[in-house]
Amino acid sequence: MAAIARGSSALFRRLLIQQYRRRCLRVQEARGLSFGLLPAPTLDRTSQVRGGRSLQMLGRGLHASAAHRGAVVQFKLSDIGEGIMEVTVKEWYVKEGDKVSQFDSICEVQSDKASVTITSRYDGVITKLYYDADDVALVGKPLVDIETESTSDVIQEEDVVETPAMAREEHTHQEIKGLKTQATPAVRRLAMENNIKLSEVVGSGKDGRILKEDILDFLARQTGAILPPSPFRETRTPDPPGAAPSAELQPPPAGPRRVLADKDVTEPLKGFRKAMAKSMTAALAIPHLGLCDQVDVSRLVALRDELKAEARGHGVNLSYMPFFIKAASLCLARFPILNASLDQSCQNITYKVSHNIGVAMDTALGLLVPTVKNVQLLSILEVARELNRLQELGAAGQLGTADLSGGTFSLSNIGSIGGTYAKPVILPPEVAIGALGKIQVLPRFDASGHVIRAHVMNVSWSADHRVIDGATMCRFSNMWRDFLQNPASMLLHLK
Ligand code: CO6
Repeated sequence: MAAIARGSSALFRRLLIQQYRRRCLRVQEARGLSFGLLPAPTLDRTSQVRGGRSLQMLGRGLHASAAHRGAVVQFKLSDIGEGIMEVTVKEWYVKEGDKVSQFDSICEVQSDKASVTITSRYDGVITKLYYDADDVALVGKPLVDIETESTSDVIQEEDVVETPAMAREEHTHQEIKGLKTQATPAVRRLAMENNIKLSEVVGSGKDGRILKEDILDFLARQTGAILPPSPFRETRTPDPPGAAPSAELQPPPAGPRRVLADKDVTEPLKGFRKAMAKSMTAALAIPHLGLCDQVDVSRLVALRDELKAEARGHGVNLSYMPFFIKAASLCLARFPILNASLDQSCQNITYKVSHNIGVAMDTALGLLVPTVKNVQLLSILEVARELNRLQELGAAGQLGTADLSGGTFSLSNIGSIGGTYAKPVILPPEVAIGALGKIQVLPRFDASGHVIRAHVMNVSWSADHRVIDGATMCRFSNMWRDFLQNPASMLLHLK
């Protein structure tokens, strides 16, 4: 029932957007007609515009050219650092013919390390995009051409300004003509596609953040239509303590992408997938030892149930991971060899002071391993809060270099998806990783030999056998298992 309501609501919104686009196109066509009066040089310039975008370009070109035609500046993609030579263009926030102001977001690019927003340095009109979305853009090569509004704006050919997407706030915040607007890239895109200025939309999200809903409401007001309430919102208020989670608000689970082509498709490896190919190939050089065990987490399940509401009161979603992470840190303090790295020539081993525990994460961009830094200094609640932050960034595809680098040990919770056993692959230059299976309710014997109901989880460890022997791995695993079988014992070691 909810699905049907959601379906019809989505269909209605699509129709509404189409209707509005058609309206915009008519306006643009009308502007295009008067364009016949424009001088020839401007016509030449617009003839560079690609395909179906030209109409809109003509409309906007008329305005920009008639006012003050400036020089065309070719922006090159400048050095992003960390030896990155190429990036994938994830999303354009502008199209050819769009008017941009300084600091407006132009596009988002993705290196194998971070997501970066490119912003405009000039006021002007975009006359050329050098790449389509998903293309690989090269550092030092042109990204866009901008015809500046006045010749006084023009400096020599300059690099674009880049904003590393280190944090969600940083990434989604921009200042346009003195007005602060906050919106995700997807919302900016929706606004752009419908020719809506974000500065004219009132945001109903936290701190005035503009949500998809606000854009659709704005559209509805423009077209005189009334939108049915949408079951989806971009941000979600937490459920009240004790309340059952409202299933309607959950986005549908991500399934495998359907292949619609009727022939084989070959495409270049890009972005994070390319990085994964590189790091996993390097991991092949590591002789892995494997060790598996079972953990009875019944007490942990009860404890987490008890603490969940309290954590929610602190604005934190408490899953099992923070306990797994904190227990690992307590064990690393005892077994520093597992929180170390070996140099490439196998001559030196470095024991890391920080427990920066990487967490394999299923993100909008695929599998990434952001790190919870300095776990040895954090409480379980603080670990949970940090994990929540990373998950939020991961879901939005906005994890940046700072969050994705510096790991010293990793945990992969495949059990939150399914699966019981795994064979995790060490992330160089780390030397160990653990994979956690699904917590299952299984029959077990108690001390008196009676069958009881137990929550059992399997753990699979991989360690670099060049520096870690099986006995060390097993002792580490035993200690970790004991902490989780008797979570209260962790209290004795917390600082
Ligand atoms: N068993 C049962 N239930 C679980 C488990 C396990 N292992 N783990 C989490 N959960 C529960 C969790 O407690 C939540 O329940 P409620 O609080 O009652 O709602 C729920 O599942 C959802 O948890 P969520 O995934 O949101 O949070 P969690 O902190 O447990 O996990 C995360 C964080 C980042 C690990 C997770 O969001 C994620 O991305 N998981 C996928 C990781 C992944 O892709 N791993 C594969 C890496 S490749 O390991 C690999 C060796 C190969 C196979």
